[in-house]
Formats: sequence, C-alpha cells, structure tokens
Amino acid sequence: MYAQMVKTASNRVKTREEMSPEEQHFQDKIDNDVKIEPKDWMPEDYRRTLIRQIGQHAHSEVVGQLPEGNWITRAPTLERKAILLAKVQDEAGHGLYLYSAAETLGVSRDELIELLHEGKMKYSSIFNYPTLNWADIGAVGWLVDGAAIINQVALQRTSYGPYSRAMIRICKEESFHARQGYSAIMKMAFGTPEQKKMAQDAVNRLWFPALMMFGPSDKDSVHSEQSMAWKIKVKTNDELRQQFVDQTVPQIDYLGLERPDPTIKWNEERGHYDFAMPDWDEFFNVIKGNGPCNADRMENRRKAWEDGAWVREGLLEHARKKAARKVAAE
Ligand code: BYC
Repeated sequence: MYAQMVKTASNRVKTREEMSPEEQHFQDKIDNDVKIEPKDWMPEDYRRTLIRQIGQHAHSEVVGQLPEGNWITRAPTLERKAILLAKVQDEAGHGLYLYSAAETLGVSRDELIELLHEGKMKYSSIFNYPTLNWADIGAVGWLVDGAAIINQVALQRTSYGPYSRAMIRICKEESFHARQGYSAIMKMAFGTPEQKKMAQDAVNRLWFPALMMFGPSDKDSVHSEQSMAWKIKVKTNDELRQQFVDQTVPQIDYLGLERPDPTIKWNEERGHYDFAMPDWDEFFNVIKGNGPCNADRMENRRKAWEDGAWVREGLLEHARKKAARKVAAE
C-alpha cells in the first residue's frame, strides 16, 4: 500500500472545470494562501506528493549526518569538533520534525524508514558523494547547507501548515550551519598554500553535486507543475538553482578561489550569472542508487536501525509500564 502511496502523483494539472466542488474549494484556499492543515480535506495526490517530498526530505536530514559524522573524531580543534557535533545533532532533530510533519498525513515514521531501507524512497543525491578530507566538511556546510537553505527558505511558504512550520524552525538552524561551513573553508582558503589547495579541490568536487540538489531542469522535472499549482513548491528547481549560483559565486571570489566552472560569467542582460548545468546522466544514475556512496550509506543506516532496536524496545516498554501504572492508580 505505501509503496503505492509514494509513487508519482498524477502529472497533469486539472483545469478548474475538471475539478470537483471539493477540489475547487481546496484550490481556492491554496490560491488565497490559506494553509492546509492535517484535518482539512485534501486531494489524495496532494497528500501523496507531500508524503513523498517530506519523507524524502526527512531521510536526507538523517542520511546527511553520515558524511559529516564521519569527521567528528578527526576535527582539527576542540572548537571545530564541538561545532560539528552540534550541527550533526541538529540534522537528526530536523529529521524528527519532518517525520512528525509526515505523520500528520497518515503515514508512520516506521513505515517511512522501512521504505527508505528497502530502497523504495529516495534521499538527497548529494549524500552519495564522499567527504574525503577536512576541507570537504567546510565545503559541505557552506555549499550543501547553503543550497538547502535556499530551497528551505522558499518552502517556509509551502501550502501545508506542518511542513511550513517545520521549515521555519529548520531554517533558523541551517543558517548557523552554513556560516560554520563558510568559516571553516575561509580558514583553509586564507591559510597555507596546501590548505588553499585543499579548499579549491573540495569546491571543485562538490560544486556540481551541490547544483544537483535542486533537482532536474524544469523541463525534465516530473512533479514541478502540479506541486507549483498546489504551492507545495513555491519556486521551480531552476529558479532556486540560479539563486544559489548568484549567491555563491561572489563568495567563491571573496575566498580567492577559482570558480569551479570556467563558464560562470555575469550576464548583464539577465542580471544573473550564466553557468553550466551538472551532468544529468550522472545525477539520474546517483538517484537510481549507483553513486559512489549509495551502498555504503544504506548499509550504515540499516545497521544503525538494527543496532538501535534495543533502545526503541526499551523506551516502548517503559512507556507501556508507565501507562499501565497510571491506569492502575486511577
Ligand atoms: N536527490 O520532479 P522533480 C540537508 C527526484 S538535507 C534525489 O523535480 P520534486 C542537509 C525526485 O524525487 C535537505 N532525488 O521532483 C542534511 C523525483 O523522483 P521521484 C534536503 C531527487 O520533488 C544533513 C525525480 O527526481 N532537501 O540540507 O518536485 C547535512 C524528479 O524530480 C533530487 C530537501 O529534501 C535530488 N537532489 O523536486 C547537511 C528539500 N532532485 O520522487 C545538509 C525538499 C529530484 O518521483 N525537496 N529528485 O521518484 C524538494 O524541494 C524537492 O523534492 C526537490 C525535487 C526540489 C528536491
């Protein structure tokens, strides 16, 4: 049943004439920026699309702990270690807010996690790339969290109330994450020639994967048209990608690093930077499960889930006993 639930929602956007009275009323609320709340009537495809997107988003936060968590024990100073530890813990918290938001749509956290572990739900492509050295951790905070914020600031205005509220809270924490990343990469870029070389190498490797985070080009995006009509998404993949490039290129220049894509050029007419798109064959291959770290990430997640079974069982048993004592006392 849930494998079906996460399947692509129907693509074609209905005209007003094709909508039922309930659907028209729903669309009017969306058009007037009235938030949709869990108990409100909603089209089944709206609910499915949200479960897919919020579930995928939650999984990304949780899987996203792995590339950085890998560096906690090897952070170069005590201060950097404490910062990274706090950031990685924040990501776990973001996953929990998002699983809770998804639960309001009638799917349980356990079901979503099972779908992830069975390979039936996705998580962000970016976390299938390795973090090879400390400069990568700075670049992840700066570029990956930077890209995530651009997407998530827009999602604060998404039409589903619980998702929108989760985004508001998450964005506050994400801005700290991006700053810590920029601060770490700055230290490297303004450091020794060797450190600067490492910073450059990290930016070169992570630039295109960061651009992929926004999803395929608008012309190839399966869900954008309907998701925009329902204001699940408020900006298209390409609009957000352009915003990221415009924000990030001056930061690369400030660091004195070379631009990772030689075609980046300010376009006076458009008022934006021109840039090269990532290799979309690589992107589709990564989201199919064939990226450099997919197998490793999933193995780690499954192991963490199995190793944590005794904690979940212990907590449940404690809650059961507490409830039984309460009933007995009444
Ligand atoms: N990776 O029709 P489209 C973080 C899939 S974590 C994988 O444009 P949509 C952080 C897409 O699912 C932040 N798959 O889709 C955490 C669809 O396939 P299905 C994560 C991708 O949904 C820890 C197909 O491609 N942020 O910040 O309209 C440490 C066609 O795409 C990706 C979010 O999750 C991708 N990059 O738009 C550090 C944001 N892109 O499902 C940092 C919430 C596309 O039909 N999500 N696909 O099989 C969104 O905003 C939207 O889902 C997307 C894609 C813009 C990503």
